[in-house]
Amino acid sequence: MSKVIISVAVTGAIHTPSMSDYLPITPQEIAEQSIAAAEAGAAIIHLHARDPQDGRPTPDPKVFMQFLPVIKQSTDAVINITTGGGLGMSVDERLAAPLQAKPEMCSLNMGSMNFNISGSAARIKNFKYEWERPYLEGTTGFIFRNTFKDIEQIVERLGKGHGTRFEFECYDVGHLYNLAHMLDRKVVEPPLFTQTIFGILGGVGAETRNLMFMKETADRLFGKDYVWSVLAAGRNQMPFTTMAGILGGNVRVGLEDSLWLGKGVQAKSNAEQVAKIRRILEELSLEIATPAEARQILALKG
Ligand code: KMH
Ligand code: ZN
Repeated sequence: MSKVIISVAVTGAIHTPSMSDYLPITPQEIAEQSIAAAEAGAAIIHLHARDPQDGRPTPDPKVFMQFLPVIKQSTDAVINITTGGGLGMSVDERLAAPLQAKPEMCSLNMGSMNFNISGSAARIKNFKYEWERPYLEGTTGFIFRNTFKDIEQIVERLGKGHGTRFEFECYDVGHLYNLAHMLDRKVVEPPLFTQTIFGILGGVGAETRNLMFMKETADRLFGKDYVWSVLAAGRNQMPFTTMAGILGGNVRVGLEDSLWLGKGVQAKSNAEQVAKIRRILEELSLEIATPAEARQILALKG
């Protein structure tokens, strides 16, 4: 069995400061938590940036550049920058930091959708900043825009321009067909690092039968041309990533996807979640991929 690649998504753009005191906000916090997560076993670090003053997600390349070099200096982990950005950002804004940093990997979201978190964090009543309000109400008018043209443009500008490869974010079964369409048209090239995502409000629910159906569909559509990974939001993070490991897949954890370590226990850091899934996988006799092994499996530029 191939070694398991652990990705860590360090802060994201959906959780907000009032939901957890441990969510990294400043460039220093993002760098420190990223480095610790890599030391705990993460081969890939998926990154967003936040305004250091109030934690609001920002696409500003200047903020990214305050933590990217620090992480690069201290770890060998693969840097993966979001192209999803955050609520309400335009595609051009979402591309600004990746175009400047030219990372080995970026996320690429495979369809337009409604997007929100559905777990307990979304029900917090007391929040520090007014900007957090729409994140805490499940009925925003926000559309996470990822048209076919947007997807092609992102591949064209980053993939073809800079040799960046992608973490293809698939929140529902239709997104796998969108990816197959891009493969048919040779917009994207194998191996496809396919992140199947469960439990985001707007995407497929976190049910075991959905995990199996997404995997079976990806197996049918991509055969040996893909590398399967799983993330699940909130309390489903550890059970779903464990199932992925057992089924031969790769895993993503991190505070972007869940603020929890276990029932009623908030994760105090990204590294805690990485250490936990690593412990579970190693107990199951699975081996963890190093960054160098992840680069080889995913055909990254290095
Ligand atoms: N927030 C995750 C469910 C992105 O940054 O492009 C998916 C994600 C999207 O990481
Ligand atoms: Zn992200």
